[in-house]
Amino acid sequence: MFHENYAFYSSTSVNMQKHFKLWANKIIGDNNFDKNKFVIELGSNDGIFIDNLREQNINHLGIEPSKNVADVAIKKKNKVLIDFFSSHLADKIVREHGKCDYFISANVMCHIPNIIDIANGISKCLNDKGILSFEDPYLGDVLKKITYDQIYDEHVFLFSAHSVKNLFKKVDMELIKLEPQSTHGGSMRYTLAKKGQHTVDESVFYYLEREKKEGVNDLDRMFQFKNDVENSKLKLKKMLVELKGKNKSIVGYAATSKSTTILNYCDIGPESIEFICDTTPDKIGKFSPGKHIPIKDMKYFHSKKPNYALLFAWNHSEEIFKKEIDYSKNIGNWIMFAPEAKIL
Ligand code: JHZ
Ligand code: SAH
Repeated sequence: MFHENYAFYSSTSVNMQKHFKLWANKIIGDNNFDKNKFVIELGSNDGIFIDNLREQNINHLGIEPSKNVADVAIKKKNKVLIDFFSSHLADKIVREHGKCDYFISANVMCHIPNIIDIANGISKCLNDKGILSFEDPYLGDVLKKITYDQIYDEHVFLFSAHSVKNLFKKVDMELIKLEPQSTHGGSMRYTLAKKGQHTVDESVFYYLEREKKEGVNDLDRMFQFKNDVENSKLKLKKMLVELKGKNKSIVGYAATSKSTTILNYCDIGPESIEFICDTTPDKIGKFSPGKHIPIKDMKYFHSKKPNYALLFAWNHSEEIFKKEIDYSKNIGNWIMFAPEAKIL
């Protein structure tokens, strides 16, 4: 899955670039930053986060197994180790670079099946006062917003505060702060440290309690989610059938990983969605997994002037609506599918 032809380049989204800059500045600013401090980032992709450290001469190391995206980061003079992180690799990193002060990761932990080995590796890399801070799509948001498209092959886990707490307890680490994020449609930033080394922020108690109240860890809540997802699917299918019945042209906007779940689970193929447009050169000329809908570039989308665009990158709606103002005003309509199908 993660190799020299990995098709996701983090820096495609301008808003995500801003998000990572803010995060880096928060770490650097909050702590009167000593430039000799060492920051490791897991899954650094094309350098969207470590760019900010390199620009300020901060000692960093990205760990990124997908060579094509890692090469983009290396070309910008970021320090990157092209490999899969593991507890075994952690020994090598500590031998060669020493222990780190910060271990950062975004949208990566949820991709790694052998997660206890990863937690162990992180614990080995951190010095005694070291901080782990990572963010991933949050189960609480997925349940509430019925964004079931977060469940796809690359995403092995969908974390909650409870699951993260229990996981890291196994390596003697504890949650010290929880901060919800709007990225990827609702994420949580989990900050952890070795047990007893830092004060536990009250956000930890707040979100753990809220998860209990909202049933985030209850089986009954999962069955309700199942029903919500099934209803959401029926509404989307009905809408597409009605629009096709009126001879409307419908396309997909952004060939996201998430769209694979929508298309296959809802059984939507080229008979409804003529093509999907996307900005990633590596994806153009290929087909969507399973349903084989052609992927086209943005020029093609603008030349075809479709009546409806089903927004698969709904999490980037703000920046997409900004650049597609002409489409929205003069050409067509957007279809959103979560929590249920609706035409904007
Ligand atoms: P986006 C990927 O998921 C894969 P995806 C991965 N598994 C993950 O967890 C998250 O990212 C972090 C296109 N696009 O960010 C480019 C446009 O066409 O929602 C990409 O193909 N126009 C690691 O794929 C895709 O969307 C635009 O204006 O669900 C990225 O979609 C923008 C902003 C994106 O992630
Ligand atoms: N942090 C970036 C990239 C997320 S994409 C962002 O938020 O946009 C997920 C990345 O994790 C991919 O680049 C993939 O190659 C990397 N990855 C997958 N398994 C990994 C592992 N075991 N160790 C380190 N990186 C890994």
